[in-house]
Amino acid sequence: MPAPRPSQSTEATRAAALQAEFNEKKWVWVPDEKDGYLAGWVHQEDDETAEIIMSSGGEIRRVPLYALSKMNPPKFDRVEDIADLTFLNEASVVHNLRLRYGSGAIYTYSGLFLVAINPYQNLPLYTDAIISQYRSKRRDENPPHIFAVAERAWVNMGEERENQSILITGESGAGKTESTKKVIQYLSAIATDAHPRHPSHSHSASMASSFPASPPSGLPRRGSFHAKATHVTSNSTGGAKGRLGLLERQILQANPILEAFGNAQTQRNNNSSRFGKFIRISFSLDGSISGANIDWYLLEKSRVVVRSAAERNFHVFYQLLSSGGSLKDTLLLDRPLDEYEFLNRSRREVDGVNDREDWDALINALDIVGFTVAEQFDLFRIVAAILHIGNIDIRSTKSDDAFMPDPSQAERVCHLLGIPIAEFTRAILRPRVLAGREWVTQARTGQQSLDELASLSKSLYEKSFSALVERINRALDRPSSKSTFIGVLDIAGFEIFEINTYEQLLINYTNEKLQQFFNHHMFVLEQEEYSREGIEWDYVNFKLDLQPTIDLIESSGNAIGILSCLDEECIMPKATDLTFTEKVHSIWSGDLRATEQPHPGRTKYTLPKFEQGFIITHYAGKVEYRTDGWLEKNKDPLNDNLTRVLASSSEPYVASLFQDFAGVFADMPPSSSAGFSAGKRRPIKRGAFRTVGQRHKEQLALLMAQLQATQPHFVRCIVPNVNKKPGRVDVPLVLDQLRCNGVLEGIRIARLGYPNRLPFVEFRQRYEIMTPGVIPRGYMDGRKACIRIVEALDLDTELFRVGTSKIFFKAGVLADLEERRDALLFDVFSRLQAVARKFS
Ligand code: AOV
Ligand code: MG
Repeated sequence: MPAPRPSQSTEATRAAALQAEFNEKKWVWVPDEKDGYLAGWVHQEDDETAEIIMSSGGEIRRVPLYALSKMNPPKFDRVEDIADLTFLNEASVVHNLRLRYGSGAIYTYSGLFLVAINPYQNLPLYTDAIISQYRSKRRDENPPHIFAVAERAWVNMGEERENQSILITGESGAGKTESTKKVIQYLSAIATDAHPRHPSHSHSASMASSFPASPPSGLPRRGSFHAKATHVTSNSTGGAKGRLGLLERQILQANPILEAFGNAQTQRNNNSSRFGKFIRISFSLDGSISGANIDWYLLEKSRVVVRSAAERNFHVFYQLLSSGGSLKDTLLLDRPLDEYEFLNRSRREVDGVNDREDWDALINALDIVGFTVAEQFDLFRIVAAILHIGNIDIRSTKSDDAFMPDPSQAERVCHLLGIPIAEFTRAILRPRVLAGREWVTQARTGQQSLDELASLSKSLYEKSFSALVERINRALDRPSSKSTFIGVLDIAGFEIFEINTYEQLLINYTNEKLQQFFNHHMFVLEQEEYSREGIEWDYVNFKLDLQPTIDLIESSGNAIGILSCLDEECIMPKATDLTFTEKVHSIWSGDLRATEQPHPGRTKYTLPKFEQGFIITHYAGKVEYRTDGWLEKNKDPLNDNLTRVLASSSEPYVASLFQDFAGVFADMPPSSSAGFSAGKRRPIKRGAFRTVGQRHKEQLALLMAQLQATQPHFVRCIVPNVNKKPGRVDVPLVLDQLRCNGVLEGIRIARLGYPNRLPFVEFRQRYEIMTPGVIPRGYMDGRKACIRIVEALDLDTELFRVGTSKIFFKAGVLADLEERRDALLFDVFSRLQAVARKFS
């Protein structure tokens, strides 16, 4: 990233030449359908339009003045913080990002958060040497980087004893999961380093802390002063990795496991996460890692059974089938890949993915995390059983009754799952159901039985995934009372497809909540703080309150939201997807339409005809949802007979997956005729039954509550083009994402406002040293002292505001002050050293 720079004098000459050339004309950005914006200069203009000579080709265009954007002088090219641009318009922002991206600088700050553009190639940005380069440094001492975000979270956590979260968002393929891995890589490395040095390294604490907005308080701290003097660029090429402790290695190795079971190739991303995760890493007081915990959300389990022809099932299926040795034999996997029905209707191989190597990596990871051979076998037992379930052949008789012509596949399944074949077959083909007060045998059609097998496969996979994560958590969880955490959130980004269904609603709802959290944090809290501090500020209505959309989805109040409405329909006799849809329309019809303002970012989106569904205006655009199948998806039913059979499996792992359900369904009759006593047992209590939507709403509420109790850091990932190719920036695509992500709005407020602040006491503690003699001896109140110091520092009055308890600064000002302070301290320190040498 830090490209070798030309010598200072040539650079200066070049810059001067560029500036001179720039000054000759009035340069502007002209909107362009294909390229987003093109450069040109104003040849002539009147009150309303201008004649522009386009920079490339010299073509002349007449453009209305309002459509033009001013171009920043060349010295702003490649600025590290977009907020520093003099002319802050969309064209300039995207131009800057594109220029930087072109030279390998994929990271750029945007006021308070980081923008990361997927490089689609391996850049040498994540070596141990680079880790050292970011350690103990302030943000402005290094080029923008995800490591700087992780460093800041770590420092803030230590100094303020407050939990931190790093929220990574972006569309599919934008780089969220890769960013998450880099954060964890960095934290593991520095926490390992932190450990042995404590507590002796607090020697520099009184000299300087590494962060401007957080003056010395209690924790391990590495002075920027110390770091600067020795100028760490580190020799440690093999360092951190070799030195990592077991826990750190386990945390890192949890990821290949999660990816094998939870990721798949999709049209947008060869390694797409089909679930969301929140990884919390806990740190002890000495800065070392004390444990970790993973929460997961919304696994796309339907993929196990169906997916589009251009996509694959979860990686682990292909990995297992590529494995050598006797495992496959034991699992009765004796066929080639294309003879498995759950794999052979869609893509089998992916460019750049080597399933065999990934298999080895998976086993290695399972070993490191501590899965025993038996535990590993159980995981693959489920995967194999699912493949065999997919191959069970079910037909219909003339009278449309299901039957199984060849039981050999079902025998394999039952062998692996440890259940009796007769009971399994009966539960699939002819389950017992409650009809009125009587238990009767229900004849199923072939299709119904196949659907049951599909549900079973999905459910087995999801339950096993859940058990897998729990097992990982048991390995990483170390009970510790006095720890704080850094949480990293990596969830599926906002989705608009041709056909959007229940899964998209839940994903987009999650994103809506996160965006609201972001808006709230960035805009509302900011403005509230200004008004609390009595700072002059025009309350700007950014029109970013997403609550109406959120209510529409999740409200359980008078006008029940879509999720509650769906829940109600799920327990209504005779309800259908259509009655549900009509109910939603009758409750919300006004709102469903009224909020249909097209989002500026998605104006090209046209609504296709649809029969059954509704449109929701999300922060990122309008989405049309089709509602067929929602009742079933929400109930996520598995026939009770089948559940019982599985719950009493002779394989403890299989039985454990269905334990909860055994409890819920304890009142149901056993599926075998022995012990069957019709009429005496009560049906399932409705209270015991939780819908998919309900479960997600609750999980999300817990997540939001956790996030609200942290100090958040935001990373916005951007996908540069739809071809997964390095070096190409599709400007309209990027602009669209910047708008949806709130990046552009964020910049606006960061510039309008005063993003850095310090309580008076801390400001005085930290900067009084720079203005000797300004504060008289004896008592002086904090605010007065602060004003004196800031006046003595000779800052432009526009650059700061003095509140009632804090002093606020425009972006960039504190960074300058820190530089000045560091220089001063360095000077003092050198002189002290000289004196010390003289006397020693
Ligand atoms: P996502 O997590 O945001 O999508 P990923 O993090 O999986 O996206 O990134 C997609 C692909 O882009 C990766 O597999 C890499 O090939 C490449 N990539 C992303 N970031 C980097 C990077 N910093 N350096 C090198 N390559 C990178 V999704 O999970 O689909 O929403 O559901
Ligand atoms: Mg991902």
